[in-house]
Amino acid sequence: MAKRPKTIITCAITGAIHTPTMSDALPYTAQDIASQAIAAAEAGAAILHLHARRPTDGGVSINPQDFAAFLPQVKQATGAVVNISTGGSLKNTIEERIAPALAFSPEMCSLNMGSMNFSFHPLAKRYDTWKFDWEKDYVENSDTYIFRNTFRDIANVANTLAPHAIKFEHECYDVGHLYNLRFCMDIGLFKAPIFIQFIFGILGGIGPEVDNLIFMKRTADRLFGDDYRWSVLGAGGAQMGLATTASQMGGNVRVGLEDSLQIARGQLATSNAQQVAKIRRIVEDLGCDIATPDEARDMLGLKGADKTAF
Ligand code: KMH
Ligand code: ZN
Repeated sequence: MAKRPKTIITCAITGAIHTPTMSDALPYTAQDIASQAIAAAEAGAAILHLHARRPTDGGVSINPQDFAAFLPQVKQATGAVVNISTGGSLKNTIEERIAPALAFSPEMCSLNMGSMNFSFHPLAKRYDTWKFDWEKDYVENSDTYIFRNTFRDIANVANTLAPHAIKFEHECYDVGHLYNLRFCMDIGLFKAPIFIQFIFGILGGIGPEVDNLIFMKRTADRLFGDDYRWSVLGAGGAQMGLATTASQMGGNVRVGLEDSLQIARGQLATSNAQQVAKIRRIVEDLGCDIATPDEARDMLGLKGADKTAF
């Protein structure tokens, strides 16, 4: 039997979907983001996908200063690849969203491959009381939000960040996003090997069924051949199941509290590291090895941690 490729575990530490009300484990101070990121790397995450939050009230922040409060500590304590989000919050422009990546020139950053509905308003019904003033409105009104990632926006990100040689985590929430990505490659915006994050289960994107994973993978094979590496993110309760399936198909996996607050059905995770440890155990029990950060750098063709600006 052919040797199986190693599995890269990405951990997404905190994000824009969930709020501090929803789980005490979700980090929002710089210190908590740093210590959870470090623990996730120690548990086996080769890549850390990082957002920042306002330390005062946990709101999503695209202020580079809020990233500066944890990036050096994470770099010093781990060899993990740092991947900075360009997703921002519901209200940011694309220029605001890329400011942190521009300021810190990480090895990787996210790049969302199409405009779409991106809603988590059904979550609002589950909570009566909220820790911070902004949370209820933010979650409830996410049904009015268009997550804007036009072709012009994508080209702006690619061209603005091109001098930094940052590898993109191309976030594809539906099959059309794969075709958007192919078009962008054809006009020379991205070089192989590209790294695609197949995303399932966001309200506005493709659903979290295994059939859809196979369809996305088959479509990507046709569009990109050997020019791509791939990973799977299942939102909410789909996280561990789809990650397990992806790893068995030869793909890489993304876990983390950004995408799911759970460790098992109906049970909140206590930390990002707990989710990393769980998927690591599953991947290893099923006969695969996980990739170290340097192996991930090799597999994805990254520039190296010494070429970042933090
Ligand atoms: N939490 C993911 C579903 C980004 O950071 O650019 C969306 C995300 C977007 O990761
Ligand atoms: Zn993110």
